[in-house]
Amino acid sequence: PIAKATSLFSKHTKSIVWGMQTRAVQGMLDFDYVCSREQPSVAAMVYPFTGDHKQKYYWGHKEILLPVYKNMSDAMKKHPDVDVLINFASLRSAFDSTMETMQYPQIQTIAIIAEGIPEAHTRKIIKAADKKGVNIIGPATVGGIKPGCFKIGNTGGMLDNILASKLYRPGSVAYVSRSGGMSNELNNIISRTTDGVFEGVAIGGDRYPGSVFTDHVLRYQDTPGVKMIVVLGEIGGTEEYKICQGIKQGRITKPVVSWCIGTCATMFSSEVQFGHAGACANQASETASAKNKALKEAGAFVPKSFDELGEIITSVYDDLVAKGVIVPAEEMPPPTVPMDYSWARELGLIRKPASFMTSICDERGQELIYAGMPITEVFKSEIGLGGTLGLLWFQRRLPRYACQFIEMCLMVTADHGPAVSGAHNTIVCARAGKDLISSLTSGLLTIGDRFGGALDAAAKQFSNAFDSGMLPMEFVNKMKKDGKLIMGIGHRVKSINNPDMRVQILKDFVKQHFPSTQMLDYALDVEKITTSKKPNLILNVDGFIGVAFVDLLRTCGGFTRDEADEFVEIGALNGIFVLGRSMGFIGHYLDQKRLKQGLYRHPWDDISYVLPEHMSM
Ligand code: Q5B
Repeated sequence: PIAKATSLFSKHTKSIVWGMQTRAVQGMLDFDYVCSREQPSVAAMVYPFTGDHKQKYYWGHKEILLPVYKNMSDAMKKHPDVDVLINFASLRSAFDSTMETMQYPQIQTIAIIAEGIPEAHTRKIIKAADKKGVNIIGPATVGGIKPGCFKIGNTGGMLDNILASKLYRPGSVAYVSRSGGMSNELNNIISRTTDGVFEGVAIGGDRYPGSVFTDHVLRYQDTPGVKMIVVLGEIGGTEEYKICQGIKQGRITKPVVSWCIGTCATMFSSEVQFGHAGACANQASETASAKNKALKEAGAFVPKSFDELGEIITSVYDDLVAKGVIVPAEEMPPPTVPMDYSWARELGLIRKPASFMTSICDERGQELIYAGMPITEVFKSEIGLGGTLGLLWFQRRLPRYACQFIEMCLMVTADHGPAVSGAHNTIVCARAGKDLISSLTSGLLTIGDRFGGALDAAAKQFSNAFDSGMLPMEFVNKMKKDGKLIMGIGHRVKSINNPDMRVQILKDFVKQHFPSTQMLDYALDVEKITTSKKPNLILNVDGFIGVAFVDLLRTCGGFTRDEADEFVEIGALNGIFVLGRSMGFIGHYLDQKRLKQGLYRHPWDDISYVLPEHMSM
């Protein structure tokens, strides 16, 4: 077998990251930057599910692009200086991608992050790695860190933690642990009690980790910069005994501070399986207490409990400083890395005026909220479509009769046959082979002052006349004198002789439920005058909804007068027709498609061609 490298990472180490782990990669680059590395430690990413492309990252204050390759072979060929692969593949693809990585002799170290890889697969990986001389860190780990040099993926947490634990420059203490989470605790303890971490590896919690405690302890023993070693073992397995042997045989001469966690297992009456797959004592010698005892007997520095780990590290460290083995280096401040916007905002350090404002809907929390009302409450209180519209359009929990009225308006305006302008457009568009949205939009675009969109204008005209104290007759005459049509008056087919039942249904409801119908009564008086001139000059469906809505907004108790006027001013009422009639337009679109209607062409005999006479010079 090929010998494995003893120094895994340097200031020049370059890696490839397998998987689209953009946050982890940015974390590595930020670490590199605070370590004053000259170049990023990530050369490229491999992600088989997209084509080759580039991803943008920050390098300090600048933006840089890192290549992403679909194929590992391309990444390796383009980056021959890479010797580390960080494998973020899932537990399902980690085996194949790791085995593939080992085909490239340039790779000396592979960190496997995935948890739950079948043990049989890990054992095959270990066998292949031993044969090819590849160091494996993991699986089921966060990885490891070498301050000032290299950080595997998310190890060490966010930048503020890296800075707090002084991981941007090397210290004299190397550690190895099983747990990734506890490795961060070690970063913290070591940074507070000594001159800092030289290197730290979390081998992972599986029963068969790709590298074991002794692999790393022996590397640390042979690394001149490491002056003392910390081993955080745990219940399960017998690996710690090899360290005892190494100390006893004189292979390990640097001071080893060690503690095995899981001593509380003795408090349980039955066998305990802790969080890690390997954290279970199958025999007395695998218990944490037995291993702590053996380590102490072998000459390791073993505290009485985990709580005292910091103290014992301090005393060993102080002794090494006193003996001159460790000469703490002068502290140099690391370069500053700009804080991520989202993190700074979360910490409350910055503020920025928002580009958008909203006051009707908030989808960010656990539950969708319509104008202050959680969606479950919307259903529980059975406010229906009318109530939902009340929340989203008017930001009010409207009274029951108002919700019912809105729903009735939507129902009566839902459709008025294929002949009206909007439905006609929708049908022609559908028959031209267009899609639902194009056809619907084509119909909606006809809604305006003449067809279906006279609600707001009617509300304005009638209420202005009423509020200024004009008698109905004065209003009709003034409009005629000004040469203006009264919005909401007149219909192409409906008249006093052919009444519009939609209006009648709404009128019955409004008269029965509304607290006041002042505006409606005024409009009905106007209708009496206009219909006396021409029977089709009725208060039409647009006009009726327009004026009844003014009564509703002004008298339901939920709005100030200014608020009521504002809703009319900003066009809320035409929204009722738009929303209601969309139902019909969609129906017409589907109908045409279902009936397999072909392209429409208007017949010539229905067009009057009135071109100018040919003029000769
Ligand atoms: N005259 C609706 O006109 C229509 C007058 C008026 C005073 C008026 C017309 C109008 C205002 C807009 C409006 C909504 C174009 C209508 C709707 C939805 C629908 C549609 C459907 C559905 C009809 C004849 C004589 C003339 C005019 C006078 C007409 N309107 N005077 N105020 N408003 N209304 N739109 O029948 O003396 O003879 O010269 O624009 O409210 O769209 O089902 O079809 O659900 O889909 O063509 O219900 O009223 O009348 O233009 O030939 O005028 O009446 O000045 O007087 P017509 P015209 P004179 S609801």
